[in-house]
Amino acid sequence: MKFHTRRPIALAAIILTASAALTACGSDDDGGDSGSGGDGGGSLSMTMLPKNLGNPYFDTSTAGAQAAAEELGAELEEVGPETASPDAQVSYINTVAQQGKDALILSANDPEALCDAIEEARSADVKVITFDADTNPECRDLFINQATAEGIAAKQLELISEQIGGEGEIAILSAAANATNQNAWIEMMETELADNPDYAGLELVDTVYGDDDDQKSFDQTEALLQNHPDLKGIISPTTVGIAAAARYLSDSQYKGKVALTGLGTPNQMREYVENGTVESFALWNPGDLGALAAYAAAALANGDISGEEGDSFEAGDLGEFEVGADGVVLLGEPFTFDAENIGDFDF
Ligand code: RAM
Repeated sequence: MKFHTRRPIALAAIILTASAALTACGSDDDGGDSGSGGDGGGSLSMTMLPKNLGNPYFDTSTAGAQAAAEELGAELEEVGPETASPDAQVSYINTVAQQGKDALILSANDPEALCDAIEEARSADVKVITFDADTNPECRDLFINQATAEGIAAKQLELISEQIGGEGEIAILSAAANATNQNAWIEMMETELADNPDYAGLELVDTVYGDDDDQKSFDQTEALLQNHPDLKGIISPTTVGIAAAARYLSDSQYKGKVALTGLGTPNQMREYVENGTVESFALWNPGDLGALAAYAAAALANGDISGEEGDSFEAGDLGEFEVGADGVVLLGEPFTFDAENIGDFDF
């Protein structure tokens, strides 16, 4: 398990994100601020487009990508919208196509809605790599998957079941309603709840959406608890949602009574694990995910791989990776954080 801590890089990411946010403000022009850009030789130029800016998860993935780009002698800038919506991502994709960047690395807010813009970019010779949240497979060159959907779903059910003793009402607080990653995990959890006798005592009573917005996720947590007085546990498969729900619970009468688990970053969740609001949660290392995406993007853009199943490439300290079916490259397994180990991580 490669859980490197990346403290100095995290600071670089904050600076990078802040300058990218400023760049994004005026945003419909076609940039021209991206250094050498183009593909007229020299170093590779890549753009990273997260679901939205201001999310520590994506700050960490961009920092990982940035470190990989530095190692490769490539240039990487981050751009992105304030809100996690597909419409807001389209203009950034158009800009990348106009700039003729070598690669675009994005976490997609919708599986289908970005495909026209991506197609334009690909026809302008931009390699398009999704990471974290995929588009439909035919729209992009590669998807860098953090962990299998089955593994992520199974882990979250295992944690909530353990925490509530296998019995009672549970609810899901998700990200945006059309996020491919969360929707795939939720679908798997629903199947598992229906089919796995281990979970016969769990009843999923509601799924709500906080849109990866802190306040909306906080408000949705409050509403869930009001609407379901017998609720025993919440699964939030989003780092924004779980942190907001933990903040709500930790100041409420439900602290220690309603369990909360899902996918969170150790730095955002530490306080709530230490004060007893949250027992355990899971994630992968977003820094490693960003780095792997940048190495894959460079391998494609350099022509080292074409993205066919069976192609393999080197990803620095992370080692060698192989392209699987449907152009998917898998980072690894989800990892569980709890009071015993959370002090070992800093991201
Ligand atoms: C949020 C985003 C991201 C997801 C993580 C777990 O930061 O929704 O896409 O992968 O949570």
